[in-house]
Formats: sequence, C-alpha cells, structure tokens
Amino acid sequence: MMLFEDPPQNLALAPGAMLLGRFAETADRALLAALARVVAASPIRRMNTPNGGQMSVGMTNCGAAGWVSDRTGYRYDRLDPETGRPWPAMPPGFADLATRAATAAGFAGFVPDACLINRYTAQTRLSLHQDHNERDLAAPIVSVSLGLPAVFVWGGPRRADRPRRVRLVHGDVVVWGGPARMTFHGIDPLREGDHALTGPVRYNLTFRRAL
Ligand code: MD6
Ligand code: FE
Repeated sequence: MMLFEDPPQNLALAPGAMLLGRFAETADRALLAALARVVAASPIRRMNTPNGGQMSVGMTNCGAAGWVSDRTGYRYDRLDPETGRPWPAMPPGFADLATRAATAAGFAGFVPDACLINRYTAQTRLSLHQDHNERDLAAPIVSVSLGLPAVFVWGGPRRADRPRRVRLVHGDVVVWGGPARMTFHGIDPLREGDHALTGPVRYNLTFRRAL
C-alpha cells in the first residue's frame, strides 16, 4: 500500500490544453463497466489504414458517430461497419464526465456526440497525428486514460515541431481545444504491465463533437 500517494496535479500543456490529474479516478469502475457494455455491442477491432497497413491500436466507438479508418480513408460514420448497426449509445456517465472535465478546463457547454475508444497492449503505439476529421473544430477534445500508464507525445502545430513527452496515468484527463486544437500528438509504444482494474491494457476514451 502506498502511504504517501502524490496528490493529483493539473498541468497546463499549452494555451488551450490542460492535463487534469486523475480527474476521472473516482469514476473509474463505472467507466470501465460502461465500456464493457459498449464493447459487447461493438467489439474492439484493429482498423485498416488508407496506405494498406493496420493500426496497432484496437478501436471501437460509442455515440451518434464513430471514427472509422479503412482503405478509403478516415471519416466519422453513424454505423459500425463491422455490425452494420449504429454505434452503441454514449453511456450517460461518459458524457457527464466529459462535460465536467471540459468545464474544469475552461470549455463550458461541451456536449460530445462521439467517443473513440482506444485499447493499447504492450508495444502498441499511436504515431504522431492531428485530429481534424471532426466537423466542429471549435469544440475541444476530452481524453481519458484508464489502466496502464502511457507516454503522451505532445508536439506543436507542425509535424516537425519538437515534441515534449508527458506521462499519463490511470484517471488522467487531457482537455484541449482553442489554439491547441490542431496540435500534433501521439503515444509511445506501451510498456508491459499489470493494472489492478484493466490487467495488461491501457484504454483511452476521446470525446469529440464530430457531426
Ligand atoms: C491516446 N489520444 O491517448 C490517444 N487525440 O491514447 C489521442 O490521439 C488524442 O488524447 C486528440 C485529443 C486527445 C487525445
Ligand atoms: Fe488524437
């Protein structure tokens, strides 16, 4: 048992971007239970990329729209291509957490319509990218980390900008929007581990306003 646990700390990454330390920790079991129900309806899968590869991150979605990658490109789609049905509804506890975190970071009134769920296991990585498929780029993105820690790569507005690296732990929430909305970012290859609630896995939930 850890007798002197570090208190949660917030960190301003850039204007418009804030790490809310362990903001989601008290909701963790409820979030993971809701996540299991989403995954039962729309399973996690590794999507194909336009260049003929396959993503190492496993993904699914909930909400009115889901982020999809295939040979034709990236898009938001109201239907899960694997099931042919709409994505599972956004669990109320997901939307509520996203709205509260956005408000805490200065983006009051954020109501997400899409949640992309990423699953990482050892060695899984997400290469440097911008999130630009959402229609409403005025809205922020709220990103929730659950399970194993990860190293978040935080760049700048151009791909070549030298990135900094920030450790994200279970319960951390990153909110970014405004002048930071188009920041290049990624996740370094995940280190092996065993988390009390998720075992060998890190989940990331990213809430967006996509439609
Ligand atoms: C991840 N996150 O943390 C990947 N994108 O696993 C993202 O790609 C991301 O955290 C946009 C906004 C916040 C994010
Ligand atoms: Fe992203």
